[in-house]
Amino acid sequence: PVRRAVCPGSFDPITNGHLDIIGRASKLYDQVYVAVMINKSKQGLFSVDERIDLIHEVTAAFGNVRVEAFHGLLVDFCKDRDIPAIVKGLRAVSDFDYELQMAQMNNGLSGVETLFVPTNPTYSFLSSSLVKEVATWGGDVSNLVPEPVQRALAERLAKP
Ligand code: COD
Repeated sequence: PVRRAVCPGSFDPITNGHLDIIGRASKLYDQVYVAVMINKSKQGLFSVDERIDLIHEVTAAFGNVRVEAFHGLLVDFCKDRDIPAIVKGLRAVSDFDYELQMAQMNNGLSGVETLFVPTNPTYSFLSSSLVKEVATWGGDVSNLVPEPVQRALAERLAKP
């Protein structure tokens, strides 16, 4: 049987922290889905299509990663594709309360399991929103995001 898992998120944009978790999941599962969850109430810096293109580009080398957008509940994404496991990175105890709540809700809704992978300590402070803030003010993000993302940020945030 094919073992499938999903790494869900907003990925606005994908960071080295996300990429680390996706890469580790790709070693543990036959097929890893990256689900870009659409949140209509949150206007992103990048469109969903732009985020997907960037994720494609930086995960291609793993060989078993599929990228899809989804509007709705994560458990429905899983049900439609016969995915029994969600893989999440845990950065710090501050992530834990909310992640535990979501894991329990998702399990209660459909029986899907959540597996937590401890973040590589190099990336434990890293989030898409901090990356955007640092890049906005011209800070160096070259160690925080893959190269194509660095270029996309520079283009998007370039002052006219
Ligand atoms: N190191 C390791 N992992 C990281 C890092 C890092 N530095 N940064 C992020 N991650 C991992 C975490 O596991 C995180 O959860 C995931 O990547 C995604 O991160 P973000 O910031 O892109 O995404 P979020 O936090 O906005 O994602 C929240 C979801 C979209 C997953 C969640 O809101 C969801 O499932 N929504 C769908 C609707 C739904 O089903 N709601 C009910 C939930 S119970």
